[in-house]
Amino acid sequence: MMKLSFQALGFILFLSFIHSQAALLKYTFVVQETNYTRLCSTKSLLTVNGLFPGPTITARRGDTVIVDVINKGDHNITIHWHGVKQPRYPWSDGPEFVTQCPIQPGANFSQKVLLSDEEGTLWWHAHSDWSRATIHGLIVILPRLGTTYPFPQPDQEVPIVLGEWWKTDIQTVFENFVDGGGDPANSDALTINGQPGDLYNCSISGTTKIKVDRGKTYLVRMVNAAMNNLIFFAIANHSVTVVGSDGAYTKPLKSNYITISPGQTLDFLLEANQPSNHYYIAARLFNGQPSSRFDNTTTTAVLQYAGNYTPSSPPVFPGTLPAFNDRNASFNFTASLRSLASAEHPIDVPLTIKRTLFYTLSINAIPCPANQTCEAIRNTSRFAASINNITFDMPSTAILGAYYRGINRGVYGDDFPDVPPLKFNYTQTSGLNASLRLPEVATEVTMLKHNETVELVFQGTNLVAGIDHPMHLHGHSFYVVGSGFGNYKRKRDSLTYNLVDPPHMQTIAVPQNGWTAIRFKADNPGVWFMHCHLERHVSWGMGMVFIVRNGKSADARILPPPPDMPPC
Ligand SMILES: *[C@@H]1O[C@H](CO)[C@@H](O)[C@H](O)[C@H]1NC(C)=O
Ligand SMILES: *[C@@H]1O[C@H](CO)[C@@H](O)[C@H](O)[C@H]1NC(C)=O
Ligand SMILES: *[C@@H]1O[C@H](CO)[C@@H](O)[C@H](O)[C@H]1NC(C)=O
Ligand SMILES: *[C@@H]1O[C@H](CO)[C@@H](O)[C@H](O)[C@H]1NC(C)=O
Ligand SMILES: *[C@@H]1O[C@H](CO)[C@@H](O)[C@H](O)[C@H]1NC(C)=O
Ligand SMILES: *[C@@H]1O[C@H](CO)[C@@H](O)[C@H](O)[C@H]1NC(C)=O
Ligand SMILES: *[C@@H]1O[C@H](CO)[C@@H](O)[C@H](O)[C@H]1NC(C)=O
Ligand SMILES: *[C@@H]1O[C@H](CO)[C@@H](O)[C@H](O)[C@H]1NC(C)=O
Ligand SMILES: *[C@@H]1O[C@H](CO)[C@@H](O)[C@H](O)[C@H]1NC(C)=O
Ligand SMILES: *[C@@H]1O[C@H](CO)[C@@H](O)[C@H](O)[C@H]1NC(C)=O
Ligand SMILES: *[C@@H]1O[C@H](CO)[C@@H](O)[C@H](O)[C@H]1NC(C)=O
Ligand SMILES: *[C@@H]1O[C@H](CO)[C@@H](O)[C@H](O)[C@H]1NC(C)=O
Ligand SMILES: [Cu+2]
Repeated sequence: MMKLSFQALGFILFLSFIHSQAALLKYTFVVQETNYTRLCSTKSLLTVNGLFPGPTITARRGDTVIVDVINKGDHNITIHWHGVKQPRYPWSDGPEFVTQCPIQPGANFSQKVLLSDEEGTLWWHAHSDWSRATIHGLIVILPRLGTTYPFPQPDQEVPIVLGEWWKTDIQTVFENFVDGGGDPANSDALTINGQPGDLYNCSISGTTKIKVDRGKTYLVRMVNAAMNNLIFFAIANHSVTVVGSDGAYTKPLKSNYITISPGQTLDFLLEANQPSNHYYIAARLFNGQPSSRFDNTTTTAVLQYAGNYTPSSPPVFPGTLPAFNDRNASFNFTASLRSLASAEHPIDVPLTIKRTLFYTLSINAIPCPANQTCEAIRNTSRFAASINNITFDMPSTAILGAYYRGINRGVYGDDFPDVPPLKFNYTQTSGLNASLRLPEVATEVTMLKHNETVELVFQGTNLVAGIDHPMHLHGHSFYVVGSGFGNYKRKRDSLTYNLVDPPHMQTIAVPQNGWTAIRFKADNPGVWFMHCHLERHVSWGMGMVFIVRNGKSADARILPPPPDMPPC
């Protein structure tokens, strides 16, 4: 055990050596129950260090952060560092039963967060059942010492964490959802930095205020930490200039609204260049299925200029916030992101592809077993979700440990298909044969060779219902080279790819009844979860695992596990 720990320490020293400025930082995360009052009532929620949203981790590019996670709650927990690639070190990645067993009540786990080429904003969150509703926070990754932002130095930085709030305890929401087999209860509010804002009852005193000085520029670091929804966001009378997403810089994109997927981060510049006043910052859902019931509330914060003036009352509301069902506004914003792709921040889009994958994303239905309750499809079924018709069956022990020790038998199979088992009109609006809705339930992984170049086309289907799927890959960033509505046709659609400056992301919304093509190099040996970041979809099984094999050389292999991996 000691030997392993010295090897791991040696790796950190080695990192510090090659980037002489890289630092080793330490944080302590105590998972604990904390009382919070929102929407007229007080409830106890699981937090980190008593904070909602949780503490921000601030580091520089290339640093190593050690986070001692101490579980003082009464609930199994794991923590994931969303967007951090963790080169060769999947052990700290966090998804429950993929890379680790949970940190049980009373236990602790010292996690190493290995930053490499990420720069900008990422976030961390719980990755076990639905605890991430309240267990999340930002990771701010500043440029290395001696380097600067690829845009004018902002006067100040402002964090914005978008969340979703239920009056009921999230664990109860989750259990009712699992037991019922139907849709989960809608949230009761959205939040900006933990506060619903003054369009809800009982929130007026706690509205988030962002105080600005006229003439100054602010760098806003935003994450969508909501559980089940894409979000539209706007600031009254102010445009913003997006400069980064998912821990990579983008070309400046000026817009008077924002679309952000759960899991995604956006960095944008906000110039306080309007008449001194109070302006609403507002956010609400993008919902492509207007017939469904959804949380149609609006969360607000206030952008408050300093100085002596009589503010308008109420504050000015953003007229540019898109309507709930504005698919074009959602698609257009996301499809407009471009990598910065400068000399200082070059990109490396794979141009020769070794492995071509085509994955369908579907909502499924499983006929109601005789002894269960089933709230889906007029109480006849339970919802499921799948990739290439496979509903991911979460094992009860970690896949990474089983793979590393060569004892995979019975834990997972390596037959995840490269293409769906059946071709059909994926996006047909009606009349899809109901028999197609039944998925296969299995724990299958896709093996990738070290440094294999991969193109993966996600195809949304209209089985049960079409909806945007924000797909998230662990351990890698990918280039989003194309997207569109309808069925993907390689001959036609590959001609539209952007191979010049596609955005470098880890979470991308595949449009409703549409497709998205991504490319990446499997250069990070390990076991990496890929899943929809809508919590209800991943709970229904919309996930799969990539295992990137070791390369030949010693520096292309998974590092040994730490001695304190939580046991099952
Ligand atoms: C939360 O509030 C309840 C009811 O008022 C109280 O019993 C409990 O001790 C509080 N918990 C914490 C952690 O403060
Ligand atoms: C972490 O767990 C270990 C093993 O159970 C224990 O020895 C140690 O005291 C714990 N540390 C903290 C800070 O709780
Ligand atoms: C606020 O409370 C009033 C009175 O109970 C109710 O009519 C109204 O719908 C509530 N508004 C919101 C946004 O919850
Ligand atoms: C905000 O914009 C609206 C519409 O352009 C305009 O009528 C209003 O005067 C502006 N408010 C302030 C405080 O600048
Ligand atoms: C939200 O939905 C409720 C119930 O369907 C409806 O009564 C209300 O008008 C809606 N509010 C908005 C702002 O769309
Ligand atoms: C969305 O864009 C499509 C194609 O550009 C257009 O045909 C359609 O009218 C637009 N819909 C809305 C609601 O703007
Ligand atoms: C977004 O909409 C604008 C204005 O309608 C249009 O010029 C632009 O091409 C659209 N971009 C994308 C990626 O659809
Ligand atoms: C339902 O029945 C199946 C098959 O008889 C059995 O395996 C399962 O444990 C039962 N589940 C419950 C919740 O009773
Ligand atoms: C597939 O379904 C779409 C939407 O219903 C329809 O417009 C299209 O014609 C269908 N394509 C084929 C090849 O049947
Ligand atoms: C998925 O697999 C199930 C079970 O083999 C089958 O019944 C169903 O038709 C398949 N659906 C699709 C869309 O491939
Ligand atoms: C694998 O790719 C990485 C980064 O893309 C490169 O630095 C490395 O040399 C490659 N390794 C091998 C063995 O080809
Ligand atoms: C907590 O995790 C342990 C180890 O995986 C497992 O045996 C136990 O059932 C879990 N407890 C709950 C309540 O899920
Ligand atoms: Cu999804």
